[in-house]
Amino acid sequence: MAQATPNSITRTQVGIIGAGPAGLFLAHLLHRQGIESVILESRSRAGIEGTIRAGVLEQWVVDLMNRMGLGGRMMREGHFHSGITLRFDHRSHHIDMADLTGGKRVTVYAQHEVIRDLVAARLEEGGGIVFGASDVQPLDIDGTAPRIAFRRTPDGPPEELRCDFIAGCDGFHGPSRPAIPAALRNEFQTVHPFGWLGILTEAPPSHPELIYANHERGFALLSTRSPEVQRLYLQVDPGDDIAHWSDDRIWSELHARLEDRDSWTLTEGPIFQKGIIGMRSFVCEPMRHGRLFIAGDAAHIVPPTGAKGLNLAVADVLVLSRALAAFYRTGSTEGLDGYSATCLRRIWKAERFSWYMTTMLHRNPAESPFEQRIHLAELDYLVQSRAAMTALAENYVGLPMD
Ligand code: RFL
Ligand code: PHB
Repeated sequence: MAQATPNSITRTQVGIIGAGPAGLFLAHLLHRQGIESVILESRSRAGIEGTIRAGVLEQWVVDLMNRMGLGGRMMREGHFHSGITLRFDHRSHHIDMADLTGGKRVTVYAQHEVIRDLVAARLEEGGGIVFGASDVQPLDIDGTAPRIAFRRTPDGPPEELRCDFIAGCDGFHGPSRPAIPAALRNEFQTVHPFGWLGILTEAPPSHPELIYANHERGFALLSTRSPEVQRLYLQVDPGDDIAHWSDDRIWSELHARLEDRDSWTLTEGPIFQKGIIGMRSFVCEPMRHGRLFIAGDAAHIVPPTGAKGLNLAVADVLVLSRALAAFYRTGSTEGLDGYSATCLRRIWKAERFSWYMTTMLHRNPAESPFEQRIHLAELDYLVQSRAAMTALAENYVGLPMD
């Protein structure tokens, strides 16, 4: 694509595309190593701070936020659970994550709250974030002087951000991954035959921890956001239309799938947000071409059942920030050269875990009754075996980062 001549040129050390968790964590991590960056984000600040997505943070992400001085509100308003509940065959089973992992907990703190905290802190320390950028395109990534073309507004003049490195943190649909020549990209993908209908409801918590339910009518998940707002999900057909789901129909399915033979009941409230998302597993190898490094959803997608997407995005940029810090300190390119392989080892384990949780907990209409019995047997084995529960727990709270 021919680029218009830019009439304004800015320079920084690392140009970051995207102000999601990957881009914002990277900017903060680099700042703490004395490395300058500028983020170009296509959406508005209100847009990124208002998008409802992930909820669960791994223990090391919580520790990292605290070490960076960014965890104050999370520690006050987050929810710290010592375990999760698995429900199948109309019975509940508690998995005590803290006991199984030497004290690690599950932290429920919404992704958009993390985004709000990171944006506010970044702007306070004078970090550059251009919101509402358009026509963002990484260029000259093969050489030593890459640049990012962009416009500040759709009708604004073409501008250019010159930098030493580009971090493509622009999610699954951004321009960074396609900037790696197709012939050099190896993409692995599975599209799952499930959708999640997610709701936010104004209601008090129904249960002290998350409930993952495998029910003959399909998967359901109970999560939380605050003492006043709860987050719940239902397995639906990925092609289904949200218009087919009245609030009454949603509550009736949630009651059927989440309540079991004991006296526990789900508390209802007004539903103020609902939507359906599809699910895929995706990995792009390698995650680097020349001076462009892709991170987070730009490089990989997991189905949300394992609660890994946001955490993996932070893991990638922690590896990248260390590699860039070593480069600027000593000139060594060892970390940068190893970036993709280091990240991919963790990513494939998270892909495996997310795939395992997804196939075990959902009802796949294409599977035979035999295969469905196998998933129930797997769940039954899991809750009776400390070894199997430990394997689940150590993946769920997050594999060690170092
Ligand atoms: P993001 O968050 O998509 O951010 C990318 C940013 O790039 C911007 N962008 C551009 N900017 C400039 N120019 C362009 N051309 C651009 N194109 C895009 C976008 O506007 C955006 O701001 O990617 P990042 O940073 O890699 O973070 C990934 C996470 O957001 C994602 O993996 C998680 O939300 C996944 N996920 C979960 N992850 C967890 O760790 N725990 C969970 O409990 C969890 N639950 C979930 C989830 C995702 C869900 N959905 C909606 C897919 C639950 C759900 C329902
Ligand atoms: C959420 O609270 O949004 C959430 C929790 C657990 C998951 C996925 C999403 O596995």
